[in-house]
Amino acid sequence: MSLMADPEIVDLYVLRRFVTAPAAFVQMVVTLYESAPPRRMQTPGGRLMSSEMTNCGALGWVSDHAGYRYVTQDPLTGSAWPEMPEAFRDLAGRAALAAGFGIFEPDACLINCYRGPAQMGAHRDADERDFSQPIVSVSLGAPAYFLWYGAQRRGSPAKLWLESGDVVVWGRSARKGYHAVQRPQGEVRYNLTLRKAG
Ligand code: MD3
Ligand code: FE
Repeated sequence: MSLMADPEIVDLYVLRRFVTAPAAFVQMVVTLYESAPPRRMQTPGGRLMSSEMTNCGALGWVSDHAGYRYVTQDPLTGSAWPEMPEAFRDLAGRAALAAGFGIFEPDACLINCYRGPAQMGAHRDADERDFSQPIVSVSLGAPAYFLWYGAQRRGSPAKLWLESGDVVVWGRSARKGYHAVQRPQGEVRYNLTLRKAG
């Protein structure tokens, strides 16, 4: 297990190449897209997000004019989100344990797809019920820089290069940290964000 090199950054763990077969994970994402297609969501302010999103698991994160929230049904299809693949749940559980967060049973997996110039601006994840739960993030496909701002959105962020198969686990003091993702350095990057949302 590797801890982020900067001693100021605690409770953020980088597990490099933790996914042994990332191509198989990409294949699972592509299969999930058949029942829950990727789509660009609208921010509450009316702007289109640049990454394409979908979800699997009991709860899915959505954004539209009404705000950010978790819902049990895909607004695009009217159906429940597809079941979370066992391999995703298993990986998230093992990553959280390896990072020292104990038993983690995610009920939500947001799947982000970044193509070309797609990126994600600085924000924090604040739509979950229980902030004592960690978050597990799985990077797949093209590499990208992840930016870590910490408690405040300003200042110069720490830069973390994430490659396919790298897993990051956040919790405790890092749980409400501001973060951002730069455009992929290549064709397409996928990210799984596994959360206990409900
Ligand atoms: C730090 N996605 O969907 S998870 C997101 O590459 C998001 O798609 C990133 O940020 C991506 O919200 C990777 C990074 C992440 C997620 C939750 C966090 C970082 C976090 C919660 C607290 C602190
Ligand atoms: Fe986030």
